Amino acid sequence: MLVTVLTADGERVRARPPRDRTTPVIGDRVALVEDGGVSRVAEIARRERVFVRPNAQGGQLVAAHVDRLVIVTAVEPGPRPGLIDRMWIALGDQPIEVVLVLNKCDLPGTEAAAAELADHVAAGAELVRTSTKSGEGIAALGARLARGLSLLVGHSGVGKSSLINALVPSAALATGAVNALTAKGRHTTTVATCHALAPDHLIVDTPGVRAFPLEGLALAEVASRFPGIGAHAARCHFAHCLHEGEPGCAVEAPDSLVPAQRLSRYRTLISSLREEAALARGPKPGERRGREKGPPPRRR
Ligand SMILES: Nc1nc2c(ncn2[C@@H]2O[C@H](COP(=O)(O)OP(=O)(O)OP(=O)(O)O)[C@@H](O)[C@H]2O)c(=O)[nH]1
Ligand SMILES: [Mg+2]
Ligand SMILES: [Zn+2]
Repeated sequence: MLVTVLTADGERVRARPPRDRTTPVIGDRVALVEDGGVSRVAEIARRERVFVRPNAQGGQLVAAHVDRLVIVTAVEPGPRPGLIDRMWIALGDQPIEVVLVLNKCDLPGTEAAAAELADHVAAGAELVRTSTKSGEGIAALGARLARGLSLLVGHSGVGKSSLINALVPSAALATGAVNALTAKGRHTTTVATCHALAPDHLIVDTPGVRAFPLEGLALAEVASRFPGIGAHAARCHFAHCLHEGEPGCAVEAPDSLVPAQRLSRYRTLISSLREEAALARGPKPGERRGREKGPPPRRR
């Protein structure tokens, strides 16, 4: 399988993957060599600022050298703040900025949807309101993404591919109607694609996510990375405080600056992660699963 390499002068070169069979990913910085008349990737620079989409196999590397995670939400299907938290946490402490987009602002319900995002704005994300139908905010978004590599992520059907088509007309990406019954997208995009406006102006489309597990991440890490909580946790008495009633917890203190709604989202996430981890571990020895579901055993 050949890969497309964008050279510093903006030329596109088709090249063979490296001999060691490492698969280059979007955003990789590579060195090319000529090998029997064809180009080949000789070397991939150390990957920094990566975005990994978690899965049961330990995660899929989506892109490297990511400057900006653009979390796209929409008025319909509406924002899910819990998903935003998970994606934000997945960035860890890498220097990747988070930009929130609220798309489909031509639809009724825009203010209610924007209110769902208010806490993430308070926690430091910039919000850009857009509509690919009316053109609102498209120029502002284009200006915001004018440098570096921007990775668009979000639920299926929020309009990631439509936004890229509006920003990069040559992209001509397929888009798909949202299911009228379930109000969910149809997972139209199936592979990540990179759209280059210049060598340092890359916009990446990705397939819509259904869920975003955070397997393998310690709860203490989740606590320290949670949007708008990590910074306040520095004042907790214990270094690995989970803000669950520990003595000297600054996040739960009466004078805490963490809004109640944010703390409640944090608690929901921690308990979901505990449940997900228990499910992944399977039943404990001696614990009979399957009995929980279905009718109780009949007495003879
Ligand atoms: N009303 C309205 N509809 C939009 C807007 N942007 C996109 N859509 C529609 O939303 C649907 C989904 O758009 P896509 O661009 O395919 O969404 P996506 O996020 O790429 O979806 P996946 O590839 O499945 O992850 C399409 O029917 C678009 O025409 C918008 O600003 N307003
Ligand atoms: Mg798409
Ligand atoms: Zn605490």
